[in-house]
Amino acid sequence: SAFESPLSGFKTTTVLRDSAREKNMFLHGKLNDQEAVIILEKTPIREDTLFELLHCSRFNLDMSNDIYRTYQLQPPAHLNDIKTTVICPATEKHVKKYLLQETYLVEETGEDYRTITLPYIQSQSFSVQWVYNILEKKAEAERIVYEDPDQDVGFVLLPDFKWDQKQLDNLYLIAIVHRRDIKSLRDLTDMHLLLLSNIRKKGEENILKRYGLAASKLRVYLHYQPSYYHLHVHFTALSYEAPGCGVERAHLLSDVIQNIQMDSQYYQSRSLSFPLRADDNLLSKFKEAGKL
Ligand code: M7G
Repeated sequence: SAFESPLSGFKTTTVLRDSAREKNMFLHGKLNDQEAVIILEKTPIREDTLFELLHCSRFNLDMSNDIYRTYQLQPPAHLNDIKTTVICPATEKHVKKYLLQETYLVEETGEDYRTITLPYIQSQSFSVQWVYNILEKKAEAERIVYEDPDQDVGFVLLPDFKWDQKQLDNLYLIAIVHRRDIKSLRDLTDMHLLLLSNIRKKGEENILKRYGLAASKLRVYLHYQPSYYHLHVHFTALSYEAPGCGVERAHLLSDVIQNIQMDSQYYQSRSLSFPLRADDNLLSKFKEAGKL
């Protein structure tokens, strides 16, 4: 029936990570005999639903003492959503990605990139099929916020799957470039300046148009290392501490553009630091090369 749970066949093997503060839980298990990762996340309380929340919920008094009272509140079902992400079939790399692990900072020279990292990502990296599906309108087509179809400087802007689009506090979009030959920040030169400034300008314009959020309220950046080696740019609300937006992984698009303007080979020649998890095979490669 339409009401059958799509996850009734799921059997948990391990809790990869959970956080009372972030109110989420990452599970690894089997979904109908295939490896699966499931992410459960309580969603923020929204201002536009406050009236309903306070008027239509059931209140159970926990305790009362002087001027202090605490309640357990049972909201109407539609205000009680849990955002759920299912990855199935999941690879070992997905499982590792979400397992809480110690991290180590690696400083990669341009030479390290060419001799250690590049051969590694060419043999190992995550499939980017989901990216091609977006570019070819085979998935998420109805979620596209803006597209510049130019095959050289164009891109698709759409909500990141981490964002449920219910409130602007945690706004999160990604711009995915049409070109398929740019793996990451390391590939960027002055040949890509038009592409990068196009993403910045039209991305910001269209976020303002659609969501009313000005460029001065946005953090626009690339990750190095990314999880997926097809160039994309993150647009998040400045007020939101998105996972991975810290100095050790995020590179502001405006800095990237200026660095390349000053030196076309900036991202081929300079050292870049990034965190790697203890169980990341790239970390082993750096160790084997005596770099750690
Ligand atoms: P990243 O910097 O390569 O890796 O960014 P990260 O996930 O370690 O940050 C990829 C971005 O794409 C992330 O923000 C993901 O949440 C997002 N993303 C990943 N997948 C598989 C999808 C997807 O299928 N759809 C959408 N809309 N976003 C995705």
